[in-house]
Amino acid sequence: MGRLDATDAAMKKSRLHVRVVATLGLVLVVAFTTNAHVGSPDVYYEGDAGPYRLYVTVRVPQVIPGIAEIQIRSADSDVRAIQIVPMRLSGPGSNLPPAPDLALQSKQDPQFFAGSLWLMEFGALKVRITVDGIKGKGELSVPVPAVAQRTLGMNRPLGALLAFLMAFLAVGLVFIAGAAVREGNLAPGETPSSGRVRRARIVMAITAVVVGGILFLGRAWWDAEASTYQRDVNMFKPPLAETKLENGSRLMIRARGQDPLWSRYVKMEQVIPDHNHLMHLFLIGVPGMERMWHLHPERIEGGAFAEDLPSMPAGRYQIFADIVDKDGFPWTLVGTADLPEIHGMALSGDDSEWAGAGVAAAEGDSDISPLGGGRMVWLRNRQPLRANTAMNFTFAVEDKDGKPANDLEPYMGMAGHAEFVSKDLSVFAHVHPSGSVSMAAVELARGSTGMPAGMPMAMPLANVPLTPKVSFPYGFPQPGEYRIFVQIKRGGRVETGMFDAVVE
Ligand SMILES: [Cu+2]
Repeated sequence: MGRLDATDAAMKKSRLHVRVVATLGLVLVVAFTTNAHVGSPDVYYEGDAGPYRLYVTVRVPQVIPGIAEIQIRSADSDVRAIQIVPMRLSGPGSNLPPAPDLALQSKQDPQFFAGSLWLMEFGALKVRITVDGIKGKGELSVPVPAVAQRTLGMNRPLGALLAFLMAFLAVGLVFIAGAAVREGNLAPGETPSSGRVRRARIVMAITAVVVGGILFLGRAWWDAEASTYQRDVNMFKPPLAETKLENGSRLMIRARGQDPLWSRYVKMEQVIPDHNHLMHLFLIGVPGMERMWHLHPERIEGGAFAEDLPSMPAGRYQIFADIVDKDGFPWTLVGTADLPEIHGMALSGDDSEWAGAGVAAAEGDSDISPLGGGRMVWLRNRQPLRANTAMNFTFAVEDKDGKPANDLEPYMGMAGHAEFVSKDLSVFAHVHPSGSVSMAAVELARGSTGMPAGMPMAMPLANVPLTPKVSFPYGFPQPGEYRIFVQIKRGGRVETGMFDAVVE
């Protein structure tokens, strides 16, 4: 999986494209994906295109419009060709794809394909992947949420050069028009008559007015475009989770958007369920990270959410609350709450908790985590962990005798849920065996299949025992120290493994 890395050539190419666009003087907007995450922009996905199992990485462009790099690894060598095309996730446009591009097959590694796609718009997008191979055709859609974070201004020397060239062209046009009238039909050596000179002056004056008018209108258009960008997409920030404690243990959560995209499109009354719940609320004790809760608040009137908290010690808690808007765009509300000691209810349903060593006790990486009965082992080679590298994070669950556990069952419809949290809290990613995308977005990307909302495609059959291993495709977005929480269900109980990771 390490080879899923971007090839140097592809990266250079995309940078070159970006530079070309910048030179054209477009207002560029830096893209940012939330992806049910904070600070983790790229998409990692594992899924089936018909009979072909694919591992897909989408590196979202730095700017929009901009180029996304798509890397696809096929699990087998039976794939001949792969086509890729970006589309809207849902609504108009989701069924009208532009012409697809061919992903290039690597010569050294025929199971690896790579391609670049222009992403022209913001919001909930998907990349449709069409596979042709020995077993016929197959198709897979990978959700790609993209919003803007900020604009990239033009640099000053380039701006000055362009302004100079524009002035040169404008003045040149006036003189050319004048010269054409004055000297257009003259024989060599003949001097223009005073009538021609006068007419030439009039034409120059008219040309100057016309050129000035064009420049003025162009500027007005430019300013309007720029301010639309500024207003609409310039200011992406994750929505805030505002909290209030009622009756000593009931936590009320209200979302407050911080950017226009949210205000215009998102209504908390219309969020859609993502693996069985409208909201996945994570409370992490800070700064030590020695406690973590994964809860599922109910929606109440006016789009607020409420959770009857379990018993918790007094302290400060970091909030990450995942929701998916009706278009399939995943958002993570962020905030902190200072709570008194809570005398709450016992956990029930899908709610779960973890308590253990704080980050101060962490000594580099860890790969073994005790569970209630047995332990969880992170199956990793001892190579250093690298940022921006697609990996399969695989965890084995052992029973109390050290044998592979045979009592795993689906937890909220899936073999496992993993949360990757950087210790500085700038990164939060809620990941599943199918990858870093929201399951609700996967359903929308697939189109309606008659399955009830909130039911993930990769739902294991109830009577088929789960294997004692669970794996998650993901890549750390930046170097730093992380905590990974891996949640599985055994014999009716949710258990959480915790691993520390140092990423270079
Ligand atoms: Cu989950």
